[in-house]
Amino acid sequence: MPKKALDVTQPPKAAHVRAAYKLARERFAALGVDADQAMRAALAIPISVQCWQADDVRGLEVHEGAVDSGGLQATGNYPGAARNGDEIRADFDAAAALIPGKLRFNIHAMYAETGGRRVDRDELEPKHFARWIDWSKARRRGLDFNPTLFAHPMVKDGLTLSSSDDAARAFWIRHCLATRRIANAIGKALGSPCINNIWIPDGRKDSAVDRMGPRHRLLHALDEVLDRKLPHVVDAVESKLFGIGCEDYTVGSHEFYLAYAATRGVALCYDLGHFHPTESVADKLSATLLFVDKLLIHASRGIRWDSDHVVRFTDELRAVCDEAVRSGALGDILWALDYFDASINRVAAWVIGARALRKALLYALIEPFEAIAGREEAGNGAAKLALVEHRAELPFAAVWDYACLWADVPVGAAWLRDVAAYEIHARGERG
Ligand code: RNT
Ligand code: ZN
Repeated sequence: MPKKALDVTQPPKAAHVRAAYKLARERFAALGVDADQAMRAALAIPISVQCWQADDVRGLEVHEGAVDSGGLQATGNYPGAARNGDEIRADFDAAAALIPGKLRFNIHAMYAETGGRRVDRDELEPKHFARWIDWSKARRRGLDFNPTLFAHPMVKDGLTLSSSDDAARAFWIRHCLATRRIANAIGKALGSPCINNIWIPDGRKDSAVDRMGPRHRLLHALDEVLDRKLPHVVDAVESKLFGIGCEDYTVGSHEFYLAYAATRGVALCYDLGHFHPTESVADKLSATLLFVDKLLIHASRGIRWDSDHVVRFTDELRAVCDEAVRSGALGDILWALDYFDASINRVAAWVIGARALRKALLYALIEPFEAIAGREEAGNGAAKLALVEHRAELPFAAVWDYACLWADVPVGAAWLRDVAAYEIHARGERG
């Protein structure tokens, strides 16, 4: 007899979720942690969600010819990728209903809506993003921005702001200046500062011999771009270890941007997929926050050569969130997601990653930190270790479930049903 298939998306009863939480809250209280407070704090942290998961980083531009992807390679051909701004927005509306807590949205300059007209990147204006602004305003969500320095014919020999081609470098400087003006208009319109993050793909595939020249040019180009502070913009710069096609040398390396951010007073972006696989980004938070004002975290998950897998509740992610909370640095850290997987349902990819980050933030906020740190301070290493281990046995799941209930989003895996229903609807429209 075939077994009846188990419906794993069946949500738990709300009364059970509440009862489990009541017991869990007592366990945490016994360790000096206020679960209610942790839950509220975790849900209040804005997470900026990347628009580019919706369409595999294709963008909405009108191109004249084929352009190189510029080191960002989305792989997979799962059906249903969004084909225009309206579809991206509809997809995110569907995803946002399944993610607990405060959200922002994060767009790139290549998502300009120009009414079918070709507007080059150095001529972009705030009006080309009016529809994004209106949508964000209606949903009371902040909107973040990025200049797009890839997938364009002015990327010369893999270089943009660091190019020795004066015309190309000037073009990208104009683009970056235009995008800062746009970010400022966004921040002003929405009454919430717009994070404008600069990432460039510049680098060389093999055995670069001139490593100083491009960095020198990048330094001066950035200084020109960031010369004037804008009141509604948080400027950030993002490093990378290597990219596809620039395995040997990345102009904007970690050391370059760490020093740049520290000396220029801009935010430093740590993309979790942009470091050596065994290098701990978590450990960098306290070290660098003593010298830079703000950090932007691009939550991502590297696997082998790829830095952009869907975020999960991994040791690495938890370690970063733990460090943010333990360092008392939540006020200095901005949280964003950065990945793109074209091989699975893209709405689900958003939901999985955003829920994972929110979960990791809650997990960090509900740590019995005082109790554990007290043992460390007293030199009792064994007790500290025992408590660190004990943390993993605490009924965290009951708190997370309750947080979802409280935030009015599906508990457990029940959100998969909503995504499946939306997929049928979207597929009807998109074919
Ligand atoms: C690329 C960087 C960058 C991009 C987005 C699209 O390696 O991580 O943040 O992913 O700007
Ligand atoms: Zn990134």
